[in-house]
Amino acid sequence: MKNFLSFLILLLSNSFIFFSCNQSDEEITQLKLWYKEPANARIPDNENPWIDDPEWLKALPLGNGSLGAMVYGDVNFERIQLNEESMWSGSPDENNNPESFPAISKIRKLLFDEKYREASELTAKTQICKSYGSGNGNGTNVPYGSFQTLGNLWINFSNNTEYGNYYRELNLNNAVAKVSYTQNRVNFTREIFTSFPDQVMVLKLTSDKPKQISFECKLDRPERFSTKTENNQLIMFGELNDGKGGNGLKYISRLKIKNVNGKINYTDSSIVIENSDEVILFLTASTNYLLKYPNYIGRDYINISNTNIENAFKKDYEELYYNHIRDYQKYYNRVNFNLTNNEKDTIPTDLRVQNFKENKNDLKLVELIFQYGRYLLISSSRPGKLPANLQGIWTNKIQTPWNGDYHTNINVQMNYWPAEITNLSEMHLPLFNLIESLVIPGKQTAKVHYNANGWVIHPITNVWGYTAPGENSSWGMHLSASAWLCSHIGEHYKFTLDKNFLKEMFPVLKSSVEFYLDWLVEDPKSGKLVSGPAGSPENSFIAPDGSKCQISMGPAHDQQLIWNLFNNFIFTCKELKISNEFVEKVKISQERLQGPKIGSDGRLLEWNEEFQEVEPGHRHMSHLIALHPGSQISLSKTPELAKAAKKSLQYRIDNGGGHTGWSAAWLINLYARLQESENAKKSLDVVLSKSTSPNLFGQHPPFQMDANFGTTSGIAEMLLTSNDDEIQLLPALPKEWNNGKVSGLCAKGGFEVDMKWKNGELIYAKIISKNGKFCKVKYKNKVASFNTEIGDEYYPFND
Ligand code: FUC
Repeated sequence: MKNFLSFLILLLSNSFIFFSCNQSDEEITQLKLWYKEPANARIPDNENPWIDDPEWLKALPLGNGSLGAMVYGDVNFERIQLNEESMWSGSPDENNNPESFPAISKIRKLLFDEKYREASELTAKTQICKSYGSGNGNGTNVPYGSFQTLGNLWINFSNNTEYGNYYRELNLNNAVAKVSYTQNRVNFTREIFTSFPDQVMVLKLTSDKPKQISFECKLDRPERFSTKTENNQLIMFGELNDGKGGNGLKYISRLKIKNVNGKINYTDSSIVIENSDEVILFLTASTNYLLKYPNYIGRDYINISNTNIENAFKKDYEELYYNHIRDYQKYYNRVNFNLTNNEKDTIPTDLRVQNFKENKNDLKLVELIFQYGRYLLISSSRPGKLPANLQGIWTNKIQTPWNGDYHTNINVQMNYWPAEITNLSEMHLPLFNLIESLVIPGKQTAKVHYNANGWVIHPITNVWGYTAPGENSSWGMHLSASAWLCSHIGEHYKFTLDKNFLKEMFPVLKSSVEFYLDWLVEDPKSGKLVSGPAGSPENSFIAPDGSKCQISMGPAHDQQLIWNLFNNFIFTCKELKISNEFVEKVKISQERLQGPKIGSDGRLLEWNEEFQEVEPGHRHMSHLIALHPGSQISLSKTPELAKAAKKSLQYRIDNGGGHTGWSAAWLINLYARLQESENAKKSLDVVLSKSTSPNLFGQHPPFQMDANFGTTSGIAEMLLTSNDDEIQLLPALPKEWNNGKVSGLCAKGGFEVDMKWKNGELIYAKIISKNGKFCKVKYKNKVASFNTEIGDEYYPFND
């Protein structure tokens, strides 16, 4: 009775949540990934880090920001592949190279004398990290480390009889996965979710006849694990490799089971259930990792994992279920996007992906991929936790591709592009914790490598405070990574207008500015300030003597990011009412920066000289960063530069650009800013037809989650941009999306926007002002400008 009452109360309170949101349950597009086949759990994982297991790419991801699960839904032998966000091998290391600084002025002189080959050679020798760096992307056994799988929960039903009626789904509206099938005339179901409020994974197994559920379950991982049972918990524990020949991080995972009317037995390596009516599995995990320089160890992982599992075990299933849904929907329900008038989904998701390769026309898949990016961000990046890495929080390997780290020359930034515009601002916060943790080690790197003040990082970082350049200067001399990370401070503030956040991050921003003020030098030819020696992320040029080089002075990418940093700093000082000599110095330096240049064929230059690219279709659109995600170039304020950016973009694509998932996803965003709806749509088609797995995970290949996040951001940018001190409605609506509606998208200045369109024309726009700021909004050639009051709604183009 007590259980029933609490269930009723929760049901009612949950309905209240539904109806108190700004849209009713009926209006919310119900979206699911669903399948008629399981993923096969019996096929062993491929050990090659650069090749994904096809079955893993069919499994369905769940996550509460730190605990991750991939649900196979295999009938007789279920596999739940497990993750915990801090499962990192490696350990803190000294990587700064004292040989760097003495060579800097010599390299600069060589570059100013146009001796690019000699400069690149000297850079390759001196401007690299000490020791192994990332281990060439295979860092598991060196101090850099790798993000690793936590292991597997196996549920062996010891049954090989036929089954039918198979169905498997991941419901994006409540973040619950379900499996159902019929075997021996019994209908079985499984329901699984990972809860943020209760910090636990819960799996409920039911059947419609009594005493039908029997299985043995185990926990394992590919290496470094032991198991035991203690206090009715099956426990897996171990220590990871510190990369220096010893043990590093410690981890633990706990499993506990409730069963109704059956028998339960414990061995040292398994829990056995016999003839139960209903079974609920609870799983928790933790490590002793703490994001805190310099040791990064100190979380009380034993007690945390124990308290979480025992607390969850005491609660009714319904209570846990509704706690989870309430928490998840608080974020997810903020945005609704509908192109199909809630058309019923009759095509399994894997088939949709397959069909798209041929017909390139599936509006339901567009809705799905858009909301899936939001789902994945809510599931992999929660306040107080680590940010989403190259694979979010999901890997099935010990050596994850590129170590599953934080790449800072596009990838981790792209992960957060959808955060503000799709109304998930809180999910952005873990990135700022990571940024703050890099300031002290980054200051040491700035001192040792460049004798400069402030902090700097290069194209990669991990959970151990890695800030040195990479082990190879061709890609490792990316010094504007910290400027790029700091651009997120400006973005978060411009959407939220949260002054406390800005105050907290001000020292980080200022210290970054200090670095670049020291780093920039005067170009003797032009008198402008340029950054260097530096690369343009991973691209090479042909020097006048015919050699292939990467290193130059003042590549456009660096110049644009430093401009953006200075711009944000000046803006921040205005907001915080700070005026002093330092601010004036930054203003003067910003004016003296070498700005974007247009080449003889009308393209925006990637380097400060008009070099020929070695790879004209390179996947990095580094010199277009001023167009997106930056704001230095725009159609309305700098039309000539926007035209040049468009030409560069076309040239990249004509030569094969956009060939990785994230690269194609970036194209959607860039074309949205250029208001080129059909090209934006074509880029989205490339993502969906070439870089999307059956479980909708993005593909580099291998799997990389940035493509998912970049795609969600791109779709949002096609519907709304707010980059130019004005909101643009439907800037890049393709003709294929003729009718539709969206609600809850966010715009800079603290606005929330709802829109409806019919036959390609806007028919309804509502703007909610969250901060009472002045609002300027455009639709095609109509403009509306008005003052606003906090909390009020405005209907600019409704005649
Ligand atoms: C960047 C890209 C690669 C890859 C790696 C993880 O360096 O150039 O394509 O995505 O990150």
